[in-house]
Amino acid sequence: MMKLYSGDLSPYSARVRMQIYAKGITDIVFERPADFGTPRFRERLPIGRIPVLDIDGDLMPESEVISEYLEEIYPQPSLLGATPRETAHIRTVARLGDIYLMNNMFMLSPQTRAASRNEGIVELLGGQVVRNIRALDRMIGRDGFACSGRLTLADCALVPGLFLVENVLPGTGLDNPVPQSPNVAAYWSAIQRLEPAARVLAELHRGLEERRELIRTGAFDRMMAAARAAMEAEEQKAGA
Ligand SMILES: N[C@@H](CCC(=O)N[C@@H](CS)C(=O)NCC(=O)O)C(=O)O
Repeated sequence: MMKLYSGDLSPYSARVRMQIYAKGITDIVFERPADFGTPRFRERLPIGRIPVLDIDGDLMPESEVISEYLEEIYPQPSLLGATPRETAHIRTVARLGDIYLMNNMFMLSPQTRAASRNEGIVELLGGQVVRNIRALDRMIGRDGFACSGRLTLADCALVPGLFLVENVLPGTGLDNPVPQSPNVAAYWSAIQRLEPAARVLAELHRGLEERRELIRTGAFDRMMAAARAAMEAEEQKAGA
């Protein structure tokens, strides 16, 4: 049986989970790897990130690669287009969710808890998020779906991206730009009513609450410091 190494708050994992829910796939189990964040995890997976699809020990990283692989091995129902051009558009909008929203938000998120916020980082990455929400406003479907009038891989990438914009961006001192973009705002309120989206959003919210509690008690900083120390020790050993 295949396993998806995943975590509630991981937006990239959420993107793949939403695809799995939308396709009705029931033979992939979700697991948070016990060694995530440790040198052992990086030994097995040099990129060191989740999600990872474990196919009987054959490890496949990168959410977009996993999503495309799942489309190939579970072609129905298709979350791609009916024509090559439609598929290309779906992939373009999915990239907005991944590279232009999630990636900037992921790099920005430590600024929400920094003892002293780096305004240069917030301006650079937050500025990109605001600019790309405006771009998305011109490209997004007007019928409650990102593309093609039905659920596609573009929705799977946008839902976790917009979750971060709404729930994490304000913690950096910037306003959520979605209400200023009427087409994105209408899409965002419609898509959340769809079961696969509602399900990953509930998981993302649960993950965010857990993370906030760990931050509040100081446990998160202790975990991060321990992970950093273990990684540095490993690097020194490798360099010795
Ligand atoms: N490009 C990767 C990004 C994955 C990613 O950044 N995952 C985060 C969790 S959402 C992670 O594992 N971070 C651990 C780290 O940065 O060390 C993908 O699409 O899968």
